[in-house]
Amino acid sequence: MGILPLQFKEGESGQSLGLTGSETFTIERDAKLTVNQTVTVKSSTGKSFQCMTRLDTEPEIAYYTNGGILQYVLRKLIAQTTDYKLHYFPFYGRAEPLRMMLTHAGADWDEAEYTFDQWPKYKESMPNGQMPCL
Ligand SMILES: N[C@@H](CCC(=O)N[C@@H](CS)C(=O)NCC(=O)O)C(=O)O
Repeated sequence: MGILPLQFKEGESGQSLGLTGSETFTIERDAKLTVNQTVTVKSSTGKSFQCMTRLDTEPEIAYYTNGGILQYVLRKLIAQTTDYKLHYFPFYGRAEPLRMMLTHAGADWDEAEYTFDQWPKYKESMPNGQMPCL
């Protein structure tokens, strides 16, 4: 999940509720998120109050439940393609963030590894003559 934006009820504020900013909060909400839902917030100091979620549109709910817009877009892209082959050398290097993203997004992917000895033979066939290449 991403960050859930909340707005105090009309006429309420952190000051009127006696919040200092050093509390931790527990948010109680329905399992299904809807636009501008009312949630109950309980502070570690024993206060309880209601807020409205500022997920103002259905797409914002989708971004939130996917853990942010980046993950949402990545998952959409991945869903359109069934499998990926990541071409790279057998080490972390520039390919590691791609490995992480593909794995995090639940993509169906595997890897083609090239040793430095093999590389000259394949270089011409890679876009820009370099890797990583998806
Ligand atoms: N601008 C490229 C650079 C890619 C790059 O420098 N790749 C290196 C490996 S990390 C490479 O392919 N070296 C072999 C070569 O250039 O022939 C990127 O950021 O992805």
